[in-house]
Amino acid sequence: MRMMGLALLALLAAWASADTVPLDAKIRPVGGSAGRTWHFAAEEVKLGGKPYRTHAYLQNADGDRADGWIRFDVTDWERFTATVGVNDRWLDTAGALIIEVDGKKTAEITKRSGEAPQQVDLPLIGATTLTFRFVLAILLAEPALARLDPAVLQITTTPAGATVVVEGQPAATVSPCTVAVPMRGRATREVEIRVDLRNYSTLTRTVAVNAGQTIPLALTLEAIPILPPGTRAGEGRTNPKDGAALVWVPAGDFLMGSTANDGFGDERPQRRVYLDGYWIYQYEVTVAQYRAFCAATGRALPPFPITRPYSWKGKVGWADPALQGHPIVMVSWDDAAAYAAWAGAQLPTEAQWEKAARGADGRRYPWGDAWDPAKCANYYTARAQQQSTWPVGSFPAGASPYGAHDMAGNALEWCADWYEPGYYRTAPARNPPGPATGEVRVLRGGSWSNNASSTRSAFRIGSTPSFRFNYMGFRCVVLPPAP
Ligand SMILES: [Ca+2]
Repeated sequence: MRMMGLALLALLAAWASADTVPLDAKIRPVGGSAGRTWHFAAEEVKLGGKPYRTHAYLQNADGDRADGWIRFDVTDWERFTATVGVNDRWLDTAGALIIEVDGKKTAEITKRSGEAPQQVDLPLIGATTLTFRFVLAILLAEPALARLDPAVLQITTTPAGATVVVEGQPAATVSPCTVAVPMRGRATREVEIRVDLRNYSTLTRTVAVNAGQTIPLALTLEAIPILPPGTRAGEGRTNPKDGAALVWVPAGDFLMGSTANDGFGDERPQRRVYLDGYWIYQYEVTVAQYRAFCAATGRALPPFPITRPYSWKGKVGWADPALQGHPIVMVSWDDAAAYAAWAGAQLPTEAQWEKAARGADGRRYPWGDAWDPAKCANYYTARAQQQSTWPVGSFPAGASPYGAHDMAGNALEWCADWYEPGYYRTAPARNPPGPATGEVRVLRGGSWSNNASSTRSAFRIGSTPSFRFNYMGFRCVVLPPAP
């Protein structure tokens, strides 16, 4: 018995730095036998001269020890230890305890009168449940769970004042800042960090962290060159960050939406909407541009299209030279927004997208009112020419009044706005910002897999922001300094 006690002390000493707590109410039970309750008493008893604390067992409605099972949520805990079979008051009682980790039996202890208690030591990293199955009410003494210590990030930003976002949650705007990162049941994992500051490129980092580790990070942001406003419609510039060609859409009114006899209900009524001037990408963001973004930020490339019609057929992946000038697809809204932030740009609002596509005069397509399958990458042209996406700019005759290409067809394009069917009835007439909240994001312009109606400049569709498919891409806008 003394030896057991020493072994237990040695075991506890080994984890002295871990956050160890008794298995009490802090650990959440998530299931158990009906009519049985988990009893945990911080009582002290002596056995063989050694004091034991924290007896634990199941009891029935009468308060007696009882058979049954109980399950705990042990996400983010490192290990479970206990001395099993210590029995101070029921020396004649035989019993058993089966312990399961994630439903799999990992220990079975049978206690008969007079036998020595047994030590249990179970690693729990990566596990989510711990289940005890009691037969004839065996006791647990000194049960304890060691928590997986969080990793600690010590982040310094240059310049100071940036917003540090850790795993999508704003964590701090002071520099230096300290952020504890829960380990989510793993000893090592990757954490995504984003740093945002106005007039600076968004910086993202993926950092591998270990439980209990302190990691200093010094992050320096890159200033975005401010583009001045353009002076005439369709004037060209280049975004210095990603080399993308830009065209100028001057301030002024345009006709947004569809008239009563055209399109779908969510496009009506047609209204006169004023927008400040902006630069818009002349083309959809290409595979080459998106790969450069991923290389610079550590962001994962989107999955390559699983079904490979036409353009992707026989290609080895996104690095295939033949695909570099095609629009990137298979990107989620979050991917598109992250690219835009990195590029010192943003996704277009629905209004910005629509004006860039159709100009001021309310035409149905970028080139005019009449459908012409030869002027865009669409279902009909795709079938005829065995293409899915085309290299961007393959249909110059279909360019918009501002010189933006592929606003009809090729890749369907994510916009900044939440999709709301009734928004055109209620939106402000000046710089409509999109609904404040929503569940799906707007996509515009149709794609290579769509027909005439879906490539109309007023056609609206929405999708879950996390969704990605082989016809979904995007382009960005760059705003000059506020007038
Ligand atoms: Ca397009």
